[in-house]
Amino acid sequence: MLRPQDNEARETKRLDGMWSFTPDPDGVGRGEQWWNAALPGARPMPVPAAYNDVLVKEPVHDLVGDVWYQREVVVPRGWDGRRVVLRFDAATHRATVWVGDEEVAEHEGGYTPFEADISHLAEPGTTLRVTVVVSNELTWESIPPGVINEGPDGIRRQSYFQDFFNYAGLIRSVWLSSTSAAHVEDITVTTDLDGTTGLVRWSAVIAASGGADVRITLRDEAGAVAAEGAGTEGELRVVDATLWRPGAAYLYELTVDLVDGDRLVDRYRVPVGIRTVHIDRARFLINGEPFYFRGFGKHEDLAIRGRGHDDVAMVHDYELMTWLGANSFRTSHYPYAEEWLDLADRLGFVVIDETAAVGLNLGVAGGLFGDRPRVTFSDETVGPAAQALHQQAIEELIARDKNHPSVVLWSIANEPESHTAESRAYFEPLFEAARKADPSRPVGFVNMMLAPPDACLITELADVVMINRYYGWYVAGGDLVLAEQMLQAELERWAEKHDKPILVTEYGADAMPGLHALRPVIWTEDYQAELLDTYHRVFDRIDAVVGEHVWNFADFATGQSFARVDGNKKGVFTRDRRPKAAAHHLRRRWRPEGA
Ligand code: GCB
Repeated sequence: MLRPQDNEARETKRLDGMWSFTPDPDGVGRGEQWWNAALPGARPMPVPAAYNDVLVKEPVHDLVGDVWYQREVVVPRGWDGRRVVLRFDAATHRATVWVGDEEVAEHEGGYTPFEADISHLAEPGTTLRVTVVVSNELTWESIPPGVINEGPDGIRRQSYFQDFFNYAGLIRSVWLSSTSAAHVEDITVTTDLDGTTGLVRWSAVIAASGGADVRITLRDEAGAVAAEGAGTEGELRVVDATLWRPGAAYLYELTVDLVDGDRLVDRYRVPVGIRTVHIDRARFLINGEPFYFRGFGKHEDLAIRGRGHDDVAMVHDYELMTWLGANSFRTSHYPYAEEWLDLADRLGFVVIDETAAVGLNLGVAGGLFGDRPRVTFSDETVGPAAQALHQQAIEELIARDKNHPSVVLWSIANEPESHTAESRAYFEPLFEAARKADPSRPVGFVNMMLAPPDACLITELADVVMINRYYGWYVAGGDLVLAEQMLQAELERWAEKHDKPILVTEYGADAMPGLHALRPVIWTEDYQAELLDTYHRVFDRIDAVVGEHVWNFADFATGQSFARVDGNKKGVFTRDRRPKAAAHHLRRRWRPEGA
């Protein structure tokens, strides 16, 4: 599935802006077929946005269940005889879509796109009513998982095992787009190097081609033709290619044309960064050179919009990361809006791309959140249905992001249980599925502290070791001397046990902005900065450590808990992006020349 694109052969119409919105806490809308008419009691709701923090009077913040969106769409008059597609960049976590009274799409998984061919309904010049019901429920059969309990008051309450608020709704753009009936349906581009010659392999899927031919043109940044080809698959050779490098991005542009004689039937353009990614024992190589990850685990999280995508905030986050000297980030804990990857490609940021499989670990829930420990992987908890959906989430992530040069590593889960035979059985087929979907990139998962090197049964399936560690916080809180020893001992053990690159994908401490102390006191800005310094000393002593991603870039919203003060405060920036002391510390380490 390709994203909508405006070019000489395609047109798009973005359906962002004001939609009608009706919460449906009692779940009556489906029975009453609300798609058949204007939504009852509707009020305005902007798209894209998570709806949770937008309204004030309505109890939507903690609603569990359905909300309804609706708007009218005029089909452009020029779209006669065209294939018309309705696409949602994301509906969190599942949605059903109607055009008029016809159901056209259904999708499960809150962070990957889906679309419907609505050509048969899209008479040019007419007005269509588009209705979407979005459910935010998390259960044992969803990714991420959750549990819904009905209290004695009859109110259903959602609990989950992830440390970020369950924002929901139409959090990304919605599109109407047109192509010809014969069209480019998919393109896969991979790149390699033969000396200084760049190899660009393409494979295109053409729908209803009607005998049209495929022509391929690769242009450099100046617009000059660098190579040409033909057919649905092949390899282009780019002599003396300019490589895509971290911090020095260079993007060629691959144009796939579907032509009938001289007539252009369809066209699709893909930015191409020529680069390689390899793992050589404990080194992570980009273009054959060792790469060291400096950056963050982030969240898509903003005041009022929640997880709703916002270009302004995104560009500002990239500015702040650049100011700090960061070169990479992880899309913790779900696939981000594709705009994030477009910009990473252009700016030369390196991305670890993660699925929404977070919270598959009831040991954490038991240990950290006061709940009773249970078995994570079983028919009653995370079972075959979740596993099938998890596989779908991996495949949809890779299908969406496979052509982004910035993406160098797939993270198929964050902190799942990984020390039991059941967890091993659950993950083996998922690693296989990821490798089958993309043989060109390494695959990993993020290990948590309950499964240290001698207990974890899954790391051996992965190409890299990714670990989140909180010595000096959840363990040895307030004692950075002990934290330093424990971290050093554990990292040494990982390095002995696996000859693989080690990425510390999370480390950090909560800090209340403005709180200071001379002694090492947790929750102060000083302690947060000192903890980072402590970790950095250890990282610099262990060769196998190839990356440091601080948790977190900015403070973010979570569910309510005695362990959280108006959300998670491990940001080196506040939620409104003001630097804490730690930001300046990081800048001195990551960008000594600019500090
Ligand atoms: C973790 C999780 C992350 C949490 C973080 C914390 O290990 O991966 O989602 O927010 O710890 O602050 O506890």
